[in-house]
Amino acid sequence: MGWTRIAGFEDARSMIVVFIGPPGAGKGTQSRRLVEYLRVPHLSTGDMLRKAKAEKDPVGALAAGFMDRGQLVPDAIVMEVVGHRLEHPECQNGCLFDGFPRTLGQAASLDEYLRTHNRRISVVLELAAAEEELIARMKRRALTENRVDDTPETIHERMIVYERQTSPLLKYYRERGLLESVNAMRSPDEVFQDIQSRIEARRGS
Ligand code: B4P
Repeated sequence: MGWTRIAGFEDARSMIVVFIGPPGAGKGTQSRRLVEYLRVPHLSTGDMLRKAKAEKDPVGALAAGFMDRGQLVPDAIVMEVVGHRLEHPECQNGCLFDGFPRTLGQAASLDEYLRTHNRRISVVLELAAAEEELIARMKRRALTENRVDDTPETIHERMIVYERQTSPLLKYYRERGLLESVNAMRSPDEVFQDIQSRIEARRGS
């Protein structure tokens, strides 16, 4: 498979964007807006894994226990799910990764995949928020969305998992000049405006 690309030309549709943030930071909320704006496919590993689980397919059955306990699904399973989706023609001109990569292993696998397809990440957006705010948001979400991983114990576990396994990615991408840290403790509209201006600045540079 090859990405269709004209050398030196990177328009909105060819952007590859990564969203990183602790649980409840608003990755899903902001991703849904940004894919409309950029007109690229939305690759949420959380959504893909929840779908696989609901459809009771073998990958979903393997992932379910980890998700319900608030732990990360093993890299091999996640890469299998993401790999399938990346091979799809709709992803050939860019995409938005929501909640992926979440470990240094996943980041290395993604880099390798993009390198062999002559592509690179355009920008990594960190959504940063204080823990009390995140817990309050997920408790509110528990009332409306009925997610099994939004119980107080699981929320606590997911926060620990983020600190240990995902936050090292911030340094990894900062060192590569790709990281933009966005204050997510504002209204969804304000957060999105900030994201848009950072995307435009990157595109213009
Ligand atoms: P995800 O689906 O990625 O879930 P999340 O981190 O909890 O949520 P997100 O940050 O998207 O929050 P949202 O916008 O909904 O992951 C779920 C699980 O799947 C993981 O725990 C793991 O087990 C597994 N998984 C997924 N990807 C994986 C990977 N790569 N590797 C291994 N395992 C993986 O926002 C939360 C709430 O806040 C919403 O109710 C929203 O309305 C509200 N909100 C959002 N922005 C707001 C704002 N600005 N102000 C006020 N409220 C706001």
